[in-house]
Amino acid sequence: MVDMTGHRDHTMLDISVISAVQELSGAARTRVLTISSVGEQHFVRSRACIHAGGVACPEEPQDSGPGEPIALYPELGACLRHHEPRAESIGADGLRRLWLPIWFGDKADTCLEIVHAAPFTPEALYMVNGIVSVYRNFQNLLDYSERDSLTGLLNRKTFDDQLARMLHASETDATAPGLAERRHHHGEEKQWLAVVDVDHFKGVNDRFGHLYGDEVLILIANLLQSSFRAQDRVFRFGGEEFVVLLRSTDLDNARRIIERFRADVETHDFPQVGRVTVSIGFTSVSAADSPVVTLGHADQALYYAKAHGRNRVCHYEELVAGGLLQTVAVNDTAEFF
Ligand code: GH3
Ligand code: MG
Ligand code: MG
Repeated sequence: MVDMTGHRDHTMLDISVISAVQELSGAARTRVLTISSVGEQHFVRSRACIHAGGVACPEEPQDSGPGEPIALYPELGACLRHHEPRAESIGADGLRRLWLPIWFGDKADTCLEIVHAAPFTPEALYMVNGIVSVYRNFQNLLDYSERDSLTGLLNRKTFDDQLARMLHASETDATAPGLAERRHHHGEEKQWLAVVDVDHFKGVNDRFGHLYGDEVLILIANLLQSSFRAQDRVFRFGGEEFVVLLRSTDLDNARRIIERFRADVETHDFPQVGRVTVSIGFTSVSAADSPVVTLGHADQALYYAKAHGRNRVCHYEELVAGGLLQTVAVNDTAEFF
């Protein structure tokens, strides 16, 4: 228990929970699954795993898809549909699978999976249920400290850490099979950072009041979450400014995804307020640059977009190559003046 609750990090929490469950239940394998939905479809992806006698490890996605369709696990699918506390099945290998969704209200985006040879004793089930309750409460606390209360997006505090993780994961991607083939067909895959700022947002507050302003921010946050992929990360950096980290894609694709989001905002009918637009600056992310430098580049492209008509997407490297922006010598502590 002390180990589980001593962490300020979701991955470490996952690892200590499955280690505890594995140890206490003597399972063949324990995993933490992420349950995601794309439209009406649910998908399952393993994010941490431990085998009997092994060490718990985080699992990085091998592809950019949402994971396995839940139809492969009909008992789990039924359990989620009916909001049940657990589901069990016996696989073709004769092993039992116990699924324990972590419910927050009527939503579960995490599930424990315990693979076991023998049926669970009531004592083992009681203990595992206790761990699940502590896990749920602790996950809730971690979420609360990492998320913006208005929009539910990640807050700025988590940015450096998420950026470092994405760069680390991209190194894993670079050795994944099939990459050379993908490179042959497309441009080089990189990580991207985009800064999104609502245009003339002060005017929205002035004309309609703060409550409508807040509503616009919530709707834009929702559009951001539906426009970007599960492996991308969306932050509210404060006020009416958002930041997106896009994982492993080439320039054309990054531009297309960002441009599609801009167009989605432009065509969205905001209740009462009507039309709202956003300006966006984006840049490639390199492990050689500090987060501050990368953010500075995206900001420069954003200011360019603001100064050239707003409601547009500008790419830092392209502006620099075209002589439209100067590179500014920066260091980590001082930005531009
Ligand atoms: P620009 O196109 O140049 O970005 O113009 P702007 O009006 O969007 O930019 P400016 O920075 O002048 O104004 C941002 C406004 O955002 C000012 C502030 O009142 C408003 N704002 C910041 N945070 C919140 C919030 O949480 N809720 C609401 N309703 N308004 C906010
Ligand atoms: Mg603005
Ligand atoms: Mg702003």
